[in-house]
Amino acid sequence: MSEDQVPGIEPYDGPAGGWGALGAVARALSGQMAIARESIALHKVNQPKGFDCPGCAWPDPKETSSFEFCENGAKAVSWEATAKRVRPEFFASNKVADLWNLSDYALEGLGRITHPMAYDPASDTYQPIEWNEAFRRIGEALRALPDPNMAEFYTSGRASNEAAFLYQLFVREYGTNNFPDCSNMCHEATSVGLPQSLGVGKGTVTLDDFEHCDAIFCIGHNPGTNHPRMLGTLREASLRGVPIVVLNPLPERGLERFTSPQSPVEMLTGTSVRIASTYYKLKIGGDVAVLKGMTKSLLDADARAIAAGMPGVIDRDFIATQTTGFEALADDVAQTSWEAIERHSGLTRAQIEDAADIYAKAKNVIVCYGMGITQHAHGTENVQQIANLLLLRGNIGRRGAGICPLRGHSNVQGDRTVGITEKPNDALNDGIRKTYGFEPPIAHGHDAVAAVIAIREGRSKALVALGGNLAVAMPDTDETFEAMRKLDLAVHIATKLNRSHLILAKASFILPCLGRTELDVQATGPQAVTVEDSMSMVHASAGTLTPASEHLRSEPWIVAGIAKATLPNTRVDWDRLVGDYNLIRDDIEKVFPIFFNFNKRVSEPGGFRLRVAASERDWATPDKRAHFLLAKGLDEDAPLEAHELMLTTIRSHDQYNTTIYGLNDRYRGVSGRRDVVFMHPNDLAARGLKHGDRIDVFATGANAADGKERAVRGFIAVAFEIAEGSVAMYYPEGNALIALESHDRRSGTPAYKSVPVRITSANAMTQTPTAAHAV
Ligand SMILES: Nc1nc2c(c(=O)[nH]1)N[C@H]1C(S)=C(S)[C@@H](COP(=O)(O)OP(=O)(O)OC[C@H]3O[C@@H](n4cnc5c(=O)[nH]c(N)nc54)[C@H](O)[C@@H]3O)O[C@H]1N2
Ligand SMILES: Nc1nc2c(c(=O)[nH]1)N[C@H]1C(S)=C(S)[C@@H](COP(=O)(O)OP(=O)(O)OC[C@H]3O[C@@H](n4cnc5c(=O)[nH]c(N)nc54)[C@H](O)[C@@H]3O)O[C@H]1N2
Ligand SMILES: [Mo]
Repeated sequence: MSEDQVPGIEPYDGPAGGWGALGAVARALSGQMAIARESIALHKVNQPKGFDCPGCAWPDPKETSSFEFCENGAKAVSWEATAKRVRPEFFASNKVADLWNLSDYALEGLGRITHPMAYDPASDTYQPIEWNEAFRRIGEALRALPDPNMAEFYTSGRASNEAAFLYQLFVREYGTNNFPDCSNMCHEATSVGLPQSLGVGKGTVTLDDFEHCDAIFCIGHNPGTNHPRMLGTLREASLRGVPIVVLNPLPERGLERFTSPQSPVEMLTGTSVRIASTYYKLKIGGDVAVLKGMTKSLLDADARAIAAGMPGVIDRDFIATQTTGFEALADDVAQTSWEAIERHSGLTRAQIEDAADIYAKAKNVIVCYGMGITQHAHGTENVQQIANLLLLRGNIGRRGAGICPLRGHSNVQGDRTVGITEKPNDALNDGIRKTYGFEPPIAHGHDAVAAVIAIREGRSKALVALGGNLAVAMPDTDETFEAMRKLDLAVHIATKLNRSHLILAKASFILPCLGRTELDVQATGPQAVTVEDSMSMVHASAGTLTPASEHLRSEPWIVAGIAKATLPNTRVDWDRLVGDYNLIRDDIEKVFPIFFNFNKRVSEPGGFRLRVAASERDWATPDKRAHFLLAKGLDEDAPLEAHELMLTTIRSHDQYNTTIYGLNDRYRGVSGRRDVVFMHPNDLAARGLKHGDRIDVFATGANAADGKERAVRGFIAVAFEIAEGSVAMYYPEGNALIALESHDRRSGTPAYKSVPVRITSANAMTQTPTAAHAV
């Protein structure tokens, strides 16, 4: 079968961006928006007096005067500002059992939820409920639990600092640290790994550093889709002649070449700018091998230089005065063979030495990374090996250099800063005690994996979710859904209907909230919220659109309503705080002194940067030094069997996490479908398969250790220039293959990106896809 005979699969030859992106925006808008709302909305994105884009967490340039075009930002805005509504009449005429049969795409596509809703078991429908009555019932159910640690309070990273701060305050006064959050599935490996290495769990660079760097490494992230505004930054660097080295098992178009829609010349002449100067398609999970190989190569080169009487390659002075652990690292790489490095990385020694050479020749280096690094069974170690590489040449805490984790949700980093953490430290607990006079719970609570396991085992009976789609985002789809059906109480604060809302507890509520694009008016007038981006910049965001329904309330207002109904003797004056968000910010400043002068500083154009100690070479570790930290030996894990492949789960160009905007993945040449598995032609041939064949995918190894069969059936094999031995499919379709127990022991991050599988021709009985809720 030739390639173009597989419906919906046709290689895409264009660059990222360009006219294709403009066309996609036009389609996204025409599909969703009423014209009046549209014309107001897009011009207000990331403007000094507008709202923060609910898309990604990439920062805005200082002078946000011109609208920075971003295809996926436009999709995020139009998806929220849609003219479509899902009203009580619709819920009344559709049983939950019937809604369950709609795809995730169709469910969210119904539009914005307009009324607070409560599930009615007699009719199997959601029915409208008054806000106060909903709060009364939720408060009663939470108070009825014998132990506050039997409730889980999830946060998805869209919540503003103000909403998240009130939420953690309520939950701590209620008495638990059970704070599963989307960060647990995302950059937890960063939050756990970097404090040990550098004393701070955040990136150390700012946008300015990209203007002064001499090399950029992009490891395991896909900015063309997930952080599109970053392409503008990479383009500028490329035009300056900065080498950009990519480590990624897939050829991602956004990392190859980009036509800036902001550049009339590129648009009109059909030219594009190359992004990667070298693109290494390593094996899935091969990052530690590459990083160890680069370290080995640097240390060898250093020894040779010193022997020849030349200056060394590594920064000895920095290492001696500011770090510990170098000797152990040097021993570790000396004992790691090039044979093992090549076998695990899928790259040759010469390629890795070239990468090390680019690193060594650049005075200032930035390493960027995303989920390709964190979502592995050894995600924390992966992150720490990146820190090691940078420390070797003092590439932290100096202009033009540093580490740049690409955060996920637009405020996931801010939520953590204002207290969404299952492991509060003394400073947080003291701040709460001092400010509010109650004793916060000290014992650590549940992260996302621990929360779902506790629910599965019946130890937790209530779930409150501030946004998100927890059941679909988590691994082990069937088990996770089954677990959630055992709950006594499920409360979802949400903008749009999703599958998690349809997994019913004894009492289930959907509480519709304002989105970030919408006007939020409280007792003292219109309010602004604040968010923190990937580079620790905090700025204000004020919605401008008329709310999608008069019954919507803001997240802070809803959290306060639940708090008042749950805590009759509360020490917090909830009404006062919700009436004026400036007062919430005053309280944030009291609990977290890093926010000093919060209201004043956030009113400056562009906001302010929270201090990141490591950016100033102030190492906030116990011994006040940066640490070289070791990863396990490359051969410590059992190797894959010959018949196994390593699967990674990724985002398509038309999705925002579990939100499916459309069924296309333009840059990867897929249209109208999501039931695909990208495979190397040799891996197809080795299994007697052809491009376009129907296949079944079975989990093996850690995801089959409990004896359960986890499988995704009837998908299409797509021949793709992915690294040999590596295969990829979309998330959430792939989540059915992953056991909850398969996660990084140190950070709890699920191993979404290293799933050993066996792939066979589809059983004739299963020609139609299963486990594909998304489409
Ligand atoms: N439009 C849009 N924007 C988003 C999101 C979205 O879904 N849609 N999601 C937001 C969120 S919450 C997040 S966390 C970020 C996610 O942003 P990314 O981290 O870019 O997301 P992924 O699609 O998971 O892709 C990770 C990349 O890692 C590569 N990869 C997979 N396995 C490996 C590996 O073992 N090693 C290496 N080196 N690379 C690997 C994949 O090929 C892919 O290019 O984006 C945020 N922004
Ligand atoms: N296999 C696999 N699984 C993964 C990943 C992967 O790469 N592979 N990535 C993981 C990652 S990085 C993440 S972050 C998680 C994402 O997990 P979540 O954050 O839980 O999921 P989302 O899909 O972002 O949530 C979408 C829902 O959020 C609600 N929503 C949207 N805007 C708002 C708002 O302004 N306020 C409120 N209250 N609700 C709103 C809508 O109802 C929408 O249906 O998934 C994880 N799961
Ligand atoms: Mo994320």
